[in-house]
Amino acid sequence: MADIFANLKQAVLDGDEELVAEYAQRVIDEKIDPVAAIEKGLIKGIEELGAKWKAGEAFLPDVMMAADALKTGLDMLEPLIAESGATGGEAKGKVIIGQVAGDIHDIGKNIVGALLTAAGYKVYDIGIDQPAENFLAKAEEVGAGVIAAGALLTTTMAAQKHIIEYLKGQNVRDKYKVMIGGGPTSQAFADEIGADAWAETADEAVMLCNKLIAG
Ligand code: B12
Repeated sequence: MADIFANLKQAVLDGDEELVAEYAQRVIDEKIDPVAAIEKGLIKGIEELGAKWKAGEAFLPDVMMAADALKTGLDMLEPLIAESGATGGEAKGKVIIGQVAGDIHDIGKNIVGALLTAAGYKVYDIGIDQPAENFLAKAEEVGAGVIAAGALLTTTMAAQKHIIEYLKGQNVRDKYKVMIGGGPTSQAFADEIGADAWAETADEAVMLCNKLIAG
C-alpha cells in the first residue's frame, strides 16, 4: 500500500499523467482508500515539487505539468469519494465553494469540495477567479448556508476580506457562515477579517463545516 502512494507521489513529481492514471486505476481496482491515495500520494508530490520550485530547483512548467498530472488522478478518484458520501437522504447542508478573484489555484479547493461532498454536503463549486458577487449570487440561488472561499496567494487574500465586506454591504452577512482557507491564510487572518471559520486542511474544513451548520 505504501508503495502505491510513493508511486503516485513520484508520478506527480515527474508530471507523468499516464503513470498517475495507471496508479489511480490500481487504487480503484484494489479498493484502496481514495482519500489516503490523494493525501499520501498526489498531494505529497505537488508539495515536494512546490518546495523545489521555491528553492529554484524546479520551474513553472514543471509545476504546471505536475498539477495536470495530479488533476488526472483527482478526477479519477473523486467519484469514489463522492460515492462513499452518498447517504441517499437529505444533504447535511449546502455549501458554495470557490477560489477568489485573481486566483487560479484550484487543487486544494477541489479536494475540500470532494471531502465535503463525501461528508454529505451538497457542494456548489463556482470555480476559480470568482468575484464576491458570484459567491453571493450562487448562495442566494440555491439557498446555501455556508460560503467557502479559497486563496493561495498573499495578494488574493484581500479578496476573502472583500467577500465579507460585500456580504455586509448587501445586508446578508448574518445569513451565511463564511469559511476561508488556502496556504497564506491563518486563524489570525480569519479573525481579523471576521470570517466564521478558517480551515488549514480539507479534513478540518469538513469538521468546521459540521460545527458551523450545527451552531
Ligand atoms: C500547483 C501550484 C500552481 C499551479 C496551479 C494549478 C492548479 N490548477 O491549481 C500553477 C502552475 C498554475 C500555479 C500558478 C501560480 N502560482 Co502557484 N503554486 C502551486 C503549488 C506548487 C501547489 C499548490 C497546491 O495545489 N497544493 C496542494 C493542495 C492540496 O494544497 P493547498 O492548496 O494548500 O490546499 C490545502 C489547504 O490549503 C486547504 N485549502 C485549500 N483551499 C481551500 C479553500 C477553502 C475554502 C478551505 C476551507 C480550505 C482550503 O485544504 C487543502 C487540502 O488540505 C504552490 C506551492 C505550495 N506548496 O502551496 C504554489 C504557490 C501557491 N504558487 C505561487 C505563485 C507565486 C504562483 C504564480 C503567481 C506564479 C507565476 N509567477 O505565475 C501563479 C499564480 C496564478 C494565479 N493568478 O493564481 C506561490 C504563492 C506565493 C504567495 N504566498 O503569494 C506558491 C506558494 C509557490 C511559492 N512558494 O512561491 N501555481
